[in-house]
Amino acid sequence: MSDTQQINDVISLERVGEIALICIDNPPVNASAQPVREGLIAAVEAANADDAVKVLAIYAAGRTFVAGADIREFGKPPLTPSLPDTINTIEASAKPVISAPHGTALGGGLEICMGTHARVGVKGLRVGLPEINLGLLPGAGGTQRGPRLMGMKNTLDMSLTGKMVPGETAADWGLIDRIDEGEPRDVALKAAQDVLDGTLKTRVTSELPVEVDQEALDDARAMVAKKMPFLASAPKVIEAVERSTGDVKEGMAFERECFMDLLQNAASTRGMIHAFFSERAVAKVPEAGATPREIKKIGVIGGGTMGSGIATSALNSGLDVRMIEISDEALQRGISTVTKNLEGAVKRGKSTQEKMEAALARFTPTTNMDDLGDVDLVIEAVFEDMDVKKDIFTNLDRICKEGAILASNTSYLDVNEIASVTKRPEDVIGLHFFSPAHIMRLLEVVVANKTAPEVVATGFALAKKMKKIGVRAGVCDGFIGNRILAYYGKTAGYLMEDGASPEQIDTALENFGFAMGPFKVGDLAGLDIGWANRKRMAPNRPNEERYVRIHDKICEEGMYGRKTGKGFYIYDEGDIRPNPEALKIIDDERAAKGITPKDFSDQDIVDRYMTAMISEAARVVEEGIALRPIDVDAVFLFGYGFPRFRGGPLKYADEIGAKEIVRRIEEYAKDDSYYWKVPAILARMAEDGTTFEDLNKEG
Ligand code: T1G
Repeated sequence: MSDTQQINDVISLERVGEIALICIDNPPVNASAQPVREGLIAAVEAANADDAVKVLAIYAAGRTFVAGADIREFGKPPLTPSLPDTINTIEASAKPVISAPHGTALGGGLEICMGTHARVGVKGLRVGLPEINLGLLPGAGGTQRGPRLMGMKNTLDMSLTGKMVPGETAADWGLIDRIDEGEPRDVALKAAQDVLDGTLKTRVTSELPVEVDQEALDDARAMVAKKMPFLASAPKVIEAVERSTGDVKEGMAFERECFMDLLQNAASTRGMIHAFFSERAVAKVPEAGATPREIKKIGVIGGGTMGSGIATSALNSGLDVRMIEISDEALQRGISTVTKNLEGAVKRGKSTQEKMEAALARFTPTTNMDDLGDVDLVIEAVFEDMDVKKDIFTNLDRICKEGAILASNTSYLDVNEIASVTKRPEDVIGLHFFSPAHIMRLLEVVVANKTAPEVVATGFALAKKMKKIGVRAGVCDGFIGNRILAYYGKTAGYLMEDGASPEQIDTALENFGFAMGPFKVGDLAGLDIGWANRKRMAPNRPNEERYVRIHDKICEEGMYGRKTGKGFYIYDEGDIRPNPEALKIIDDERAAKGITPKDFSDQDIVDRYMTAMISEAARVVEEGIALRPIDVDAVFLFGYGFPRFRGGPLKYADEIGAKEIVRRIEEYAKDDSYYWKVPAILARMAEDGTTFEDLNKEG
């Protein structure tokens, strides 16, 4: 016999004999929002007050148990009851309380489970403490109860990597008691029955002892110092876990104090939370309501680095791929690159031999473009030359079936012009991948004037299928990322010519958080690529624009970077050091222009570099090339190695404020009024106090 009481909209209490089943139903991921917390307390109190009830069991409806605190509550005044108080109420229950987590029990969700007296996972369960990915630490007892259930080392690993582990692994550690098959409600009922039968032992987590694991603590501190120097939360995780050997109430209080301080005061936390939401916000585009076309079979034209990377990514996502090259020799190179990419993933443990073989079985390399007659979508990834692309799209228009989507992977050329040679401009779109295309998550979905809404929606559906982050971009030279890069990249050249060395500039920006400074990036990509681009742009370069010839002079000496063993740096069997020949070219160029080298501080370098990036990013938003500031942030976070803890260039701009950015531009403009101009949007924001976050909310 059972009867169900609706405690509130998201919590129900069902009595089945001597068992009280508490169900959480707060879609989409059962985030522990305020109603969940309040309802859980009410349900636990009601079950304790009911003499007929001997044991309580908490489970969730929908696709997952609680996936964490409700991140949407962050940055707002805290709502009571807090999650720690909710969990402490559960743990203090006079009657045993078990939990039956399923799906992804993460963060606060896993902490709820830790506060129950036993945990039976549903098969397929994954658990984690991903708060570090939000610039936080577990803030509802995870650093105190975790060591009591799974030891300090596992708690530290889980909290510092933010990675999920299978329920079975958690069971091996003692965090989960066992894994059962079945629906969450049935697993919860069975587990509760086992408590009554005495076959499932319960215990109060906070009363369990903690063993000090000094080696784990020391290893964690060394790893954090080396790999996570920018995250304020990482040392706090370690300190909180270290304190778990003391009085549990003091440990909980310390953890909560750190959590609230990070949430309210740490820029790195604000940046990480923004980055989390940016990944999801960019999917909200005007065309989201259109129905995507079904994509099962695609063509990729070009087996070079990009074409092979795109083909690899498409194969990994389960698609059939026809790769076209102009000759058997070129095709063989493409096949070899795709095969190496797939083998690399197996070696790195990111894939399996079976998956690789299945992917290769769906791979059809050919030199005959007529083989594209039945594909659903084609991605052209050939040389960045408009005439070559027009020729290809003219042929595709003739060969491809009606309704097939014709996409270009161009990184800056005009997609409207490409579409103009076809009879189906509504089916033409830009799909700009980032190298290496089978690894980088960003995909700029470039919408031309006549691109149909369902073609845009298909571009986003393809991005999701390929596990990429699609960002909508309008048509201009370089779309979002490369246009902004082309602008702020000049600042690095100006700083170098004016007195800073490439190494100082790289180091200053790496200390800011970039994985690699611009001169190292240039050497890595190949200085000849930028050289070719500058030659292409030379006829249109305005005379007023200050032009730095240093990069060209280095290329003229055949020094293209890593691929030639030297560029700005010398690459000598793992040893990387500044290239004296490059430094001499810099000195000669300064002398030729009569420049007396200035002393720049690292902060000057960061300020100029970031102010340039922000100002061009603001113009990209103002012109509608990007839908919102957060779209620009996503482009730089997922395509350009922008430090995640800073949230993206325009999130970082909000940390500085529009007034200060305008002041800097006006100061810099005294030396170069052509390059340094205040974008109208920034002037307005400086005037009226709005932020880019305000514009995100409007967008
Ligand atoms: N809070 C609020 N909304 C969330 C959310 C959360 N924690 N997690 C996901 N969503 C929304 C998301 O924005 C999207 O909404 C929808 O759910 C589907 O998400 C005290 C403080 C669970 C693995 O960090 O990793 O607990 O855009 O598209 O790909 O110690 O969501 O559709 O409107 O990502 O299937 C810790 C974050 C929080 C987990 C599912 N937990 N979420 O992935 O779906 S901090 C996390 C995820 C914490 C405590 C601390 C993933 C997922 P919309 P989705 P998915």
